[in-house]
Order: sequence, then structure tokens, then C-alpha cells
Amino acid sequence: MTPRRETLAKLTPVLTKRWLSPDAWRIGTYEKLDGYAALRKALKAHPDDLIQLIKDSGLRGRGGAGFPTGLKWGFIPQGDGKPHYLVVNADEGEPGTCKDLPLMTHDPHSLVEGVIIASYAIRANRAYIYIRGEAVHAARRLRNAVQEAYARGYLGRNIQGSGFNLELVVHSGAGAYICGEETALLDSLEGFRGQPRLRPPFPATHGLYASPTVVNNVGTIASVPYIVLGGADWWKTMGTEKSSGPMIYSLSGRIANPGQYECSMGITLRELIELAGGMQPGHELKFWTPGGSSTPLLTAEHLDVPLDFEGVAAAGSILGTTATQIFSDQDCPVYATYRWLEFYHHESCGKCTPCREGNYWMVRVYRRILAGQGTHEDLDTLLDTCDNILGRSFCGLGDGATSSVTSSLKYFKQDYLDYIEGRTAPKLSDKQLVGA
Ligand code: L3W
Ligand code: SF4
Repeated sequence: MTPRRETLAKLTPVLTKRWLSPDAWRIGTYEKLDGYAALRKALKAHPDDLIQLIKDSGLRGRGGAGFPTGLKWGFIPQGDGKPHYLVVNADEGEPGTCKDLPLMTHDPHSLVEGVIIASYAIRANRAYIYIRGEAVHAARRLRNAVQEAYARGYLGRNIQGSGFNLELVVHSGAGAYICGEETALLDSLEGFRGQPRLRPPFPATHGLYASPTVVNNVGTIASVPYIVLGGADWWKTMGTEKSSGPMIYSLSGRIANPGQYECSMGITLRELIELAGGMQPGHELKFWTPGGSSTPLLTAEHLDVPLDFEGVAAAGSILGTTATQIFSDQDCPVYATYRWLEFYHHESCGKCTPCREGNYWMVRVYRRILAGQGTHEDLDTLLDTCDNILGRSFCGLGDGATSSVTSSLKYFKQDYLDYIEGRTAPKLSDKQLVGA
């Protein structure tokens, strides 16, 4: 399938523009391609003006919640005498999500430059990038970029003669999904077991070492240099009124060309599939996640939903991390939901009962259904369990685990009944009923 001209126009390579340049991860190449020009410009501005610029741009967090970035920066109390910290959440682990790791691999300096500007704006002299433990190659590239930036005087003391000092540390996690939750991440960074803290107080006032801390996603911080160079009005030429700018959509599953597509926010799945060369031959779209496995499933009815924060919410789901996982008529929503639940069960930190116990029991019910031993009551049990997890869990992991269960039961109840009533052959054997 060849994309139409009007669909191609929705491709807006901004954060991805250097990804195909050879050696863009080296500082020399980065500098030749406008690198660190935004930093030089930012260091001449007043920090408050930078915060205002980010507010004016309408930039919203790229980690899943879409919280306004400028507002978050503005929460950091000034003149409080406490140290301030910037922490970048690079613990990309949401199933289906693959936008931050390629960014750090192909263009790590854009993140480093964004960190320096953001730290200057919030008056932080120490910043951390908390990167997922398994992302060994991305972490290597990032550490190399940090070293290069120190050597060129972009990090350290008196950066570019501005009087501003910043130390930047890249910290690798140990591969726990829960450490992507911002307060668990902070605990992990402090050397404790990563478990969520009660919010409020939010990290903006009580974050790392109980000091004011901004926690932002990789994509959020990497957007900052472009906004500084291009201006808020230019940024707002992309996207929609309330969801401004470009967004990296990661497409996976039954499509011809999976990968990252950076487009204006508000593009539809129909257009994304067109950009990706269409569905794989012989496959027809059945269900998909708009933003990773923590977001309620959508179906072929939702092909024209604008993929921005408001559009997806109006369709009953969440934009999340814009990880569109695409499933076809040859995929089973019951089995897919079971596999996601196994993930949440495994990754649950165990701090609160609804998530720890609820996911454990739901995995068992799914196994029973998939082994052809389910009952009609099992479907009520699943909904009841979700009701007891959603809104009653300590953090978003528990809520997220229920998304695919409730939405698959809403749209694909017949697929469940086909297992229960014997029309679909069991996918699991009796031996797989127990365990875990
Ligand atoms: C100060 C207030 N700060 C909110 C801050 C808060 C946080 C941000 C968003 O979950 C989502 C989740 C997953 N004063 C504040 C305040 N803040 N009120 O704003 O907060 P919140 O609670 O809306 O969301 P969250 O707990 O940060 C993030 C979704 O992401 N998700 C999973 C993402 C996974 C990854 C990954 O693997 N990289 O990002 C998928 O959709 O469901 O809704 O900073 O402190 N009054
Ligand atoms: Fe831990 Fe799950 Fe509770 Fe979050 S919801 S605190 S991951 S047990």
C-alpha cells in the first residue's frame, strides 16, 4: 500500500529527524546538525522565561499521563534553599512501547541537551537519567554522550561561561516495570526497593531525597531543545489545540512495516496503518491498543479516532505511550489479555492487596477459560475482580492491568463464550492450569 500525499504530510520528523544520519549519536555529528544551539540560546534567557515558553508551547508529558510540562516545572518552589533535581524517566517498559530507547540509541545528545536546558529552567544542579536495566546498548550510548558533553563544556561547572553548574548521572535500573512509576523510580534511585510512595505530596515538592524534583519522560525532555529553537508557535503548528506537537507512535503487530512513526498528534490509526504499508497480507484489523497494554483495547470501529489525549479519551481509552499494538482476525483477544495479565501479575510489586491478589487470581481464571474448563460465572468473577482493583490500587499498575480485561469483555465477549461453550479449541493444556 502506498500512502496518499495528504497522509504523508502528517509525518512530522522532529525528534526523529537525526535518527537516520550516520553517527548522529556522536557529538561532532550532533553539533553539525544544530546540536547544542538551543542550549546556547537558552542559557541567555531567564529561567522563568523558559518555563513560560514551555507553558506556551502546550507541551504535555510523553510518558503516558499527558500532564502539562510547563505547569509541572512551575510547581518547583523557588528560593526554598533546598536542592532541586531533574529526573528523566527512561525506564521504558510498557508492553508495546518502543519510542524512548531508539531515541536514546540514535540521538542521545538531544536528551542530554534537553536535560541541561530543563535543569537550568528549574534551577537544578544535579540531574539523573534512570534507564531501564535491560537497555544496555542505549545506556552505553547515553553514557558516551554524557562524557562527550562534559568534555565539550556542556556539563560540569560554569557551562559555556554562563555560571550555571550541572552534574548529570546515568543510572541503570534492574529491570522492574514498577520502577517506571515515578515514586518507585525515586525510591529505587535512593537505593531502596522500588515501590510506589503515597501521592500527594507529589515529587514536585517532595521528590528525590525529599526535595523538589521534576520527573519527566525521555520524549518530553528531548522535545525541549526543539521548542527553544523553533518557538512555541511553531510547535503548535503540529498536533491539535490541546495536544500540541509531534508524537512518536510505535507500531507493532500485524502490519507490513512495524516501527516508529513521528506524526502530528491527532493522526488516526487508519492513517498510521497506511503509512506503515497496510495490514500484513491476509490479516484484517480486529483489536488494538492505543497506548500500550495498560490502555483499554479499541476495535476496527475506532479506526478514525484522533490519536490525541482528548480523542482517545472520548473513545473510552487512554493515549498512554502511543504504543499501537495491532491485532488481526487471526489473533485471540482472550489469549492476548491473558498474556498481558501474566505480565502484570509478574511485575506487581505486591505492596497493595487488590493488585497483588487480584492479578494472581485473574491469571488463574484465564488459564481455566483457555484450557476449556471455564464457566459463565468466571466472566462475572473477572469483572468483579477488576471492579475491586480499579481505583482501589495504590498505583497505576493495578488500574492498568484491568484495561484489557474489561475492554475485551466489552467488545469480544463472544470469544470468551466460544471457549466456555466448547466452540474454540483450548489453547492451554491441563498442565498449564497451575503454576506461577
Ligand atoms: C504536582 C499535582 N504534580 C499530577 C504530576 C505527577 C506525574 C504527572 C502525571 O502515570 C500514566 C498512567 C499509566 N501537583 C500533580 C502533579 N502531578 N498532579 O503529573 O501524574 P498522573 O498521576 O496523572 O500519572 P502517572 O502516575 O505518572 C502515568 C500510563 O502512564 N501508561 C504507562 C506508562 C508506562 C511508561 C513506560 O513504560 N515508559 O511510561 C500507559 O498508558 O497508565 O496513566 O509526574 O507527579 N497536583
Ligand atoms: Fe504495587 Fe500493584 Fe499496588 Fe502498584 S498497584 S503498589 S504495583 S501492588
